Amino acid sequence: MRIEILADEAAVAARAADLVCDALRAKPDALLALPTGNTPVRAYAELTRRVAAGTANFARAAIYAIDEFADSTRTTPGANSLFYREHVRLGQRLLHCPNPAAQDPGEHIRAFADAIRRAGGIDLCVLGIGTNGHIAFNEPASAPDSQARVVELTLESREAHAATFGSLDAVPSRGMTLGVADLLESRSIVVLATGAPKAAIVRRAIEDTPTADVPASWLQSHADVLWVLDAAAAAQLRRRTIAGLYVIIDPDACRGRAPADIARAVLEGGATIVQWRDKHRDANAQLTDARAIAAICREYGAIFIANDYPDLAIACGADGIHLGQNDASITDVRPRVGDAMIIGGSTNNADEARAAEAAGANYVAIGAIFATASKDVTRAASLERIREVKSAVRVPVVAIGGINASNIASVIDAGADAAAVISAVCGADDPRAATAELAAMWHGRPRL
Ligand code: TZP
Ligand code: MG
Repeated sequence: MRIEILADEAAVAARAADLVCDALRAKPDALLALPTGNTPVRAYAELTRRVAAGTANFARAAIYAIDEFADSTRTTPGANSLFYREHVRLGQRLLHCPNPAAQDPGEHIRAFADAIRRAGGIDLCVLGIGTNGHIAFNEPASAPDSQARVVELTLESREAHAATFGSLDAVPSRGMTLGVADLLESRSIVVLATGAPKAAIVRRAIEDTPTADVPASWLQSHADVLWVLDAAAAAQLRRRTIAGLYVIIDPDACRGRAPADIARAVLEGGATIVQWRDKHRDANAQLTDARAIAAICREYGAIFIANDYPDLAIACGADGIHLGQNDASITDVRPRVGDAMIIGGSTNNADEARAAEAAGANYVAIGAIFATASKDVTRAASLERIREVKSAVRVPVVAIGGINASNIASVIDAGADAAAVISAVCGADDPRAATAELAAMWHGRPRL
C-alpha cells in the first residue's frame, strides 16, 4: 500500500486525474471502474477539461460504475446512473451502469460483474471511502470474499444521499454493488479521501488490522493500492504515513543558516516528513531547536522525527524517533516512548529490516544507496537492496544516502515509500525550490 498526502482537495483531484491518464497512456483500452460521491467530482471535472483540451483520450477505454441504488430508475434524482451521466462526461458510449430499475437486482448486478470479467477485468479501480468505511456499497460487515450482490444500505449511507434524492424517505433502502472480492480483483486501486470528516475512518482503514467493520481495511491485502489523501483526511494517520520526501535537518549541512528557517523552507517545498539530527550536542542542548522545528511541522501537518535520543523525542513532542543500529534498541525504546510514537530504524539489508520490523519499527531506512558526504558510511546499499527490503517487510521503506534530483527517480522506481535527503536540500542555495523539485518528481512519476 502506498499513501500520498497532498495539500488540499484540488491537489487530490489533479492527482486522481493524472493517475487515470497514466492508466490510459499505459493501456488506451483500459477498463476503469469509477466511483460516485462528492470526493471525485473535481477529478471528473479535470478529466473532462483534459478531454476537451485533447490531452486525455477515453475513446478506447471502458468505464464501469461500481454500485447503484435498487428500486429506482435511471432518471430518479440521486440515482448513480444520473451522477455518472452528469459528471463522467468522457465518452458516454463507453459508460456502463447497472440498471436501478432491474426487476431482479441480485441477478442483474451479478451479470454486471460477469460482464466486467468477460471484458478483461478492472485495470484501474478508483474508490472513495464512506465515513463508516464502506467501499462501493459494501457496508460494514462485508467480508473480503463478498461478491456482487444486493445490500441493505445503512442509515448513515442513506442520509449521505438524502439531499440528492430530495429527502431521506426517498432514498432507496437497497443498493447493488460490486463485492469486496470483485474490487480486490482490480489490477490497480486508487482510493481518494478528502476532508476532516474522513480522517478517523481513513486511519482505521489504513492502520488497523483488517476487519469487516471497516470494509476499506480489506484493501490492505491488495498488492497495488494507492491512497491519495489531502492533509485533513490524513490528519489522524500515525504509523504508515512515511511516504514522500523525508528531509533531515542537520545543522552541519545548513551552511550557517538557522535550522528552523530551513525546516520552514522544506515544508513550504512539500516535504512530508522532517527529521532533526544533531550529531554534536547532547539531547538537552538540542531541545530548543527541536521544539521550534516540531512546532513548525505541526503548522504544516508534517511528521516530525527526532534522531538518536528518545528523551529528546518525548520532550519536544515529536511524532517519532529514529534509531540507528548503534543506538538504543527498538525493543528497549518502545516501552519508554509508548505505542503512539513512530519508531524508525536504520538498516542496511533485508535481514536487518526484518529484525527492525519484528522489534516494532514503524518504518525502516535503508542506506546508503549512493555515495554521501553527510555520514561516514561503512556499509553501502543499492537500488537492488531497496527492492529486497521492500519485499521483506510490510512497514514503509525509506531510502537514504546521496539521493538528489538526478537519481531520485531510480529510488522511487525501486519501490521506496520515501526518500530521505540531507545535502540535496539543506545544502542547496534555495532549500524550498530544491525540495519542491524532489517532491514534484515523487508525485509526478507514472505508477501504473
Ligand atoms: N544514513 C545513511 S546515509 C546518510 C545517513 C544519515 C546521509 C544522507 O545524507 P545525504 O546528504 O542525503 O547523502
Ligand atoms: Mg543514530
